[in-house]
Amino acid sequence: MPGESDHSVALANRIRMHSLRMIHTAQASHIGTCLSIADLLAVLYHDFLRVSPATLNAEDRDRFILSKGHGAAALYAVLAERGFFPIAELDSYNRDGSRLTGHASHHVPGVELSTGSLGHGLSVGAGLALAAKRLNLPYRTVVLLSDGELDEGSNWEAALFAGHHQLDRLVAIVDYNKIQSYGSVREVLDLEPLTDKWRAFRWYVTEIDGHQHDQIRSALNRIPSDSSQPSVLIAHTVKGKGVSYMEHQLAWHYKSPSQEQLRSALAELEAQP
Ligand SMILES: Cc1ncc(C[n+]2csc(CCOP(=O)(O)OP(=O)(O)O)c2C)c(N)n1
Repeated sequence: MPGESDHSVALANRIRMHSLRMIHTAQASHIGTCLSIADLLAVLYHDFLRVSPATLNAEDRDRFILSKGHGAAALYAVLAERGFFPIAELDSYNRDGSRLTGHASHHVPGVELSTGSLGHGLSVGAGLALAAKRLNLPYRTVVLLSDGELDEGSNWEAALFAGHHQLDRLVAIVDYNKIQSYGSVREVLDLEPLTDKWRAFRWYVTEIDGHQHDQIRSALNRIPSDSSQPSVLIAHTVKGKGVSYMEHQLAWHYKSPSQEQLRSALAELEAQP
């Protein structure tokens, strides 16, 4: 009998395969980031977020912001898989005239905020969470950040604000794959001790393996409501996860797979149980 995780794992696998095809066809960048966040997106959209094509504009829908907007291909893939628009439209990714632009666009059904200029998602998310609190609406706001993005000071201003206003329905997730665009996080601007920093800003912190669906799901479900604290999941991830020759490799931040590299990546993912 399929377990709870089997469905979200299969969804993550499809997100990876869509992202690979889209980025190969467009000869675009950021496949490493898409593979890094595929599991987080799958669990969020399969098991957690209370939003669907039917509730796209509902006042009480949960809000999700991909603050690291360069992972747009993976976001579009999960939205298409969940029925927000046709899967066939993914073929138009990053083409002239397509609404599926290379960085996340709010013209795409299900995308709450256009992102790509790093460092803005958490501030907008904090505003949404404050509005929910003031208007007594039940929605949750989830913001997916990257580790390199935390170099932007605006995140820490938003973190300070959210802690001060006790935004308990705000959830940040840090995709902590330890690699930026031109080097490792440790080399470029070390974030450690990262959990202590968030705690000092009065956030409730949980560390997880960002590829283990049971861990992602239970961390999301254990987020205390009415705790008077915003929550952050520090998700330890692997850039390029799922395609062995891309894992931990800086080059796949910008490089696009060739036909042969695409074939071998898809074969590896298709062989997953
Ligand atoms: C404000 C801003 N400055 C610079 C960039 C260019 N840029 C694109 S991705 C990136 C950082 C890559 O690090 P990270 O987001 O941690 O990588 P990933 O999560 O994809 O592994 C940068 C600096 C940007 N998108 N926005």
